[in-house]
Amino acid sequence: MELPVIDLQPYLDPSSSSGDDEMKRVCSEVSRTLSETGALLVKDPRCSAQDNDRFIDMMEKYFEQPDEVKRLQERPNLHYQVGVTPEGVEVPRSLVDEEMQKKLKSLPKECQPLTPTGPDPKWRYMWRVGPRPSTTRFQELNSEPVIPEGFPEWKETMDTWGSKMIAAIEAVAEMAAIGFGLPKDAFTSIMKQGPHLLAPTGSNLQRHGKEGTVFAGYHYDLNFLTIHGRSRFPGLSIWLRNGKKVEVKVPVGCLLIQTGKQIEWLTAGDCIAGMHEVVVTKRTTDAIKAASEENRSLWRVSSTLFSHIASDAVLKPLGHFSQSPLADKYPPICAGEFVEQELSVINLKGNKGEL
Ligand SMILES: O=C(O)CCC(=O)C(=O)O
Ligand SMILES: [Fe+2]
Repeated sequence: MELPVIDLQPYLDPSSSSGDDEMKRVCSEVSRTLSETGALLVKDPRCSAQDNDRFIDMMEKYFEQPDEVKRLQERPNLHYQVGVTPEGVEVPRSLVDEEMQKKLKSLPKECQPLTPTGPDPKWRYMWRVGPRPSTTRFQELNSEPVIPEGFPEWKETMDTWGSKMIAAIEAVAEMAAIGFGLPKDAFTSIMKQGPHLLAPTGSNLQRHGKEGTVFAGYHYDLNFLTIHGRSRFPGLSIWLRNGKKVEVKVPVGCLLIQTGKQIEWLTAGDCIAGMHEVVVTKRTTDAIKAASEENRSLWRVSSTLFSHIASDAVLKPLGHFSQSPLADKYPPICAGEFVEQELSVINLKGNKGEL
């Protein structure tokens, strides 16, 4: 199935659009697609393929460093919410969540995810983007950034790409709110000063390039909406709401948006957090072959950004979603508290794998 690509240009510049009705139609398409598929491809004129390339070039250089050099940026005491997360730390939810295991076994064989056997063999870097709250009950989620040595361009590259992707998410969040019949700023007003994270994964395809290797086991993202620029190596598959598995192809210059658990909360399950996994597939091994021949890096870098609801804001079904028959499943909870609970399940905050 091809996911539609939504061009954000007419929304960003209404003078170039063909009127209010057309705008409303596109906003409905955004909310409907998020709710039916959990994913959306967008094109934002502010986020160019060159910006994405510059970011990936720098991250390849970072991940290519020896492990002990990268480990200098490791901050387990801050729940890995800044700096590097080495391979073998993050646990895919499907490994520890029995309910999820039951659910995935009920999927038709061809749609079942690969079974992860342990923590993910991917590295990750977490970089906070955007203003931080001056006071918060959740200090660790809003910590000072960590900058690796030897990368004078680090801050500028991360902040530029990060804020461009946040701008794209904000446009989509406004369009989705309009499409859902909520005030335009229903989501963006509670995203302000959220602990948004530019969180690229780095996977060593030289060491782990065998077809079937699971880099990121079947999971959902715990944040609001996730946005990915294009990776140089395919491998990400998503599950549509109807249980169908789709290998994602992000066209050049486009961005992929996925629903996280926080939008599920705010819409009382009208959107559900999109399930996904990253696995070395035939398309990945083809890309590995091509990269080796051209002497390019064999680190697979994802261009992932997790947008969040502000830690001190309350997650609860918004507007008419509070009347939904499913609203009871989504009781009010402080976003920061919710994030801390979820982080402990995936082993980023102490007590490994407890639900
Ligand atoms: O590596 C990727 O492409 C995405 C990884 C992922 O799902 C995540 O970081 O949550
Ligand atoms: Fe994910």
